[in-house]
Amino acid sequence: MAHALRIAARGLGRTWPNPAVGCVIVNNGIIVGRGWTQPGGRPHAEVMALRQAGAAARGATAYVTLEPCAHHGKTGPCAEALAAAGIARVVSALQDPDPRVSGKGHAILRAAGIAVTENILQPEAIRANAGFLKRVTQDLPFVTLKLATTLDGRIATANGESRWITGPASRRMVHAMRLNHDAVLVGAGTARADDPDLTVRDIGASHQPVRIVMDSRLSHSPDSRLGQTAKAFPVWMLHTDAAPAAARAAWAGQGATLLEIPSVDGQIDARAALQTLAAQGLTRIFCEGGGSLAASLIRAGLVDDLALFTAGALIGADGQPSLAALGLTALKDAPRLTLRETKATGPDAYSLWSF
Ligand code: AOF
Ligand code: ZN
Repeated sequence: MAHALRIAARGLGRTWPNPAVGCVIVNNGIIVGRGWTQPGGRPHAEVMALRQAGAAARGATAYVTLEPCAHHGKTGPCAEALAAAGIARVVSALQDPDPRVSGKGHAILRAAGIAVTENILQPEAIRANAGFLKRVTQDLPFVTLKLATTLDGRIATANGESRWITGPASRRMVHAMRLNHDAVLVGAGTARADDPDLTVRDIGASHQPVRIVMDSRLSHSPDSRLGQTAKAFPVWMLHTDAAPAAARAAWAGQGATLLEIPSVDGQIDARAALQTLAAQGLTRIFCEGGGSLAASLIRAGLVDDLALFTAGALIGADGQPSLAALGLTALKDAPRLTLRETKATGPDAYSLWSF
């Protein structure tokens, strides 16, 4: 199952709206088939593993990181395919909350005389499927917030100089993290200040995440890098009814997808925005700031993980903080995060925290 979880991760960022599932088929102690969910969400992991196993699937054990599906999509249910191939035992990590499956997959297997063991490495599977689970059960995507700061939490000097706070090793890791998320999200301020293109470069990427800007008035220039590359790789612009018709037309002309979101106090309603993204099928969002968008997502309780890159530098109180105001008055109200992982990335420190 640990191996199935590992190969499942290969699909992360490119199987949405589906989960990234892994399947390992073992016959007499030998791995005869391995599969993971393919780009776009089909074929499913079990189908890929069964294809590889062929006749060796008969009498074998299949390890799957999510309950095999029970519904008819473009092909028949994976639970039926496993039974038809003569699989003797299925070990599954997690029941699928998708109402089309939810317990029915395991039931099909048992009815076919297959021995089923459930909930093996379940906590790891919950983590691996976190984006899909959150979309299906809460109609929201899993959100990772990335911050790259100095030791004292600054992201720029007083005059806004901010390039290269962290080093190349951290930047490469950020690019790898973009790839295992479905989409990269920034606010309009960051888009204007940095003119980023938000693509994944220099690490042999075979796909690109959706690039999303939260820009209530569509103030970011359609001639920006994002605008100029929108026909090559997807760009989604989230805006409110305050966006002028000319800006809408210009962005649409560049090939961007426009999504109008309800506003609160003239700003995009962050929760409504993320609900819209989940409704479009996105399961994992990588938010790269800026500080106002990050703070608004935290205030609304919408961030799941914080990926922090810390450079061994100091800027001080005249520098720009990584987060806008959280509106806290008492320390007891400060969000408390749990440390999951720490490591060195070149001269910088990387740490991953969960809300
Ligand atoms: C599996 N193995 O690799 C995946 C599964 O839209 P469809 O027809 O492809 O079905 C998507 C649903 O199938 C998805 O919501 C989830 O319940 C299940 N995904 N199931 O057995 C897989 N990706
Ligand atoms: Zn399936």
